[in-house]
Amino acid sequence: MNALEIRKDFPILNQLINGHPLVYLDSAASSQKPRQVIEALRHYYETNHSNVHRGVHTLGSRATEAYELAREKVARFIHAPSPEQVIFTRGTTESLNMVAYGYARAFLKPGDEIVLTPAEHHSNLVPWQQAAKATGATLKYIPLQADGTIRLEDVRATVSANTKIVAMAHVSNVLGTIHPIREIADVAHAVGAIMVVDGAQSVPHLPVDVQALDCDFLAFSGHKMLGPTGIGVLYGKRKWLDAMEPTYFGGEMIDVVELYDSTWKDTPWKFEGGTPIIAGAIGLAAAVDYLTDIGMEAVRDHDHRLAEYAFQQLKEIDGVTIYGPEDGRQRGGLVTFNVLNVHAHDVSTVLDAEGVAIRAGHHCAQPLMRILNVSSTARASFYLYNTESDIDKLAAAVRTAKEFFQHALG
Ligand code: C6P
Repeated sequence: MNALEIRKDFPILNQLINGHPLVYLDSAASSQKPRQVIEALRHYYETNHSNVHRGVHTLGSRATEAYELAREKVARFIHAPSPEQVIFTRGTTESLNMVAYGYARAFLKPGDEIVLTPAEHHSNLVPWQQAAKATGATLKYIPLQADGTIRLEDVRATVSANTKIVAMAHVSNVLGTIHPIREIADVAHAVGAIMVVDGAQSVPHLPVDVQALDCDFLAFSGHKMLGPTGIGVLYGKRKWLDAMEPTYFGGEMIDVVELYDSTWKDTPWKFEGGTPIIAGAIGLAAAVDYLTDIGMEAVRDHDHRLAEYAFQQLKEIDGVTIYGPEDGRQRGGLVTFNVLNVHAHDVSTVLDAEGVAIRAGHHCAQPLMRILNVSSTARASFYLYNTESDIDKLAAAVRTAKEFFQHALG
């Protein structure tokens, strides 16, 4: 994988920010888009746009074909047994809410348990809190180790005969921790619970095979994997999708509508009420093609290498604390850190003045911030267009920030 060649496909990277070449290290928040994705959207709107599954005219057929082909490509990408198990949504947040509504609220009862980790993104936490309140189920948390990893023995000790759902990020958006989903799914299944995986940070960066993971649901977002914003995916095992009620009711998802009752289309179309996100799905398919051409093993190895390099570079700076696992094999393509006595927003502001874009804040994981005993952290996240030179610039800018504030504080 040649990151320097790949960069040429990303026009946005070729610009100066505050007089410096842009160093984009915020792909965990949202990735940039290659020409191929931008071109797929342009081509679709210029030649094939129409509504899908409705008109019998040529454009309607072309749009429908392209939309359903996108479903097939996404299914192949995550090794889903069939395209019908891929539902297009607006993103990870909507996908997880659909499971919390369609599965948890429908099937849980008082005394049932939902097992999570305290490191979850709010999108994989608040929907479960709401489902628990609505059904009388309770939430239980698997304890985190100091480095953000979890131990399988703690998973076994937390999951009980009352557990109905285990929900967890495959890769933490704050600590980068890669969780052993297959082993955890086995623990869940042994008590008859389902395994819900938040794949927002894994599907863009690792080879993900839903059959090998044996997860019951997988949620992810197109915009973090080179695709457009506004498109995401919910994968589910067929038996659950067929058993679930739709979340949205209206046009497109119905079979027969009478005055007092209606029936639904089959999975997945019953979950896609209203005009679907046609262009988004087509853009996501182009992103999947792009990633498939490069190969997800190569993407994973590249991101891993950069994260290791960043870890080493930042560790050498006095006063920098890095959070998350030391062992590079347990860490995805990001590094989260703080600089002693400097607020993460101030670090980020100085970095931006040097052209380096990182994210600072609570990263939508407030309970985890409390465990780390901080209000916010700085996070640099990497993708296939980043190079070692980007990380050298990150480390130099962090040194500048540190010196600037040391000087300012006297
Ligand atoms: N994390 C980050 O900077 P949406 O917003 O629906 O596309 O994705 C939500 C989401 C869910 N789970 C995880 C693990 C995530 O990382 C995210 C998005 C971004 O970390 C924006 S807060």
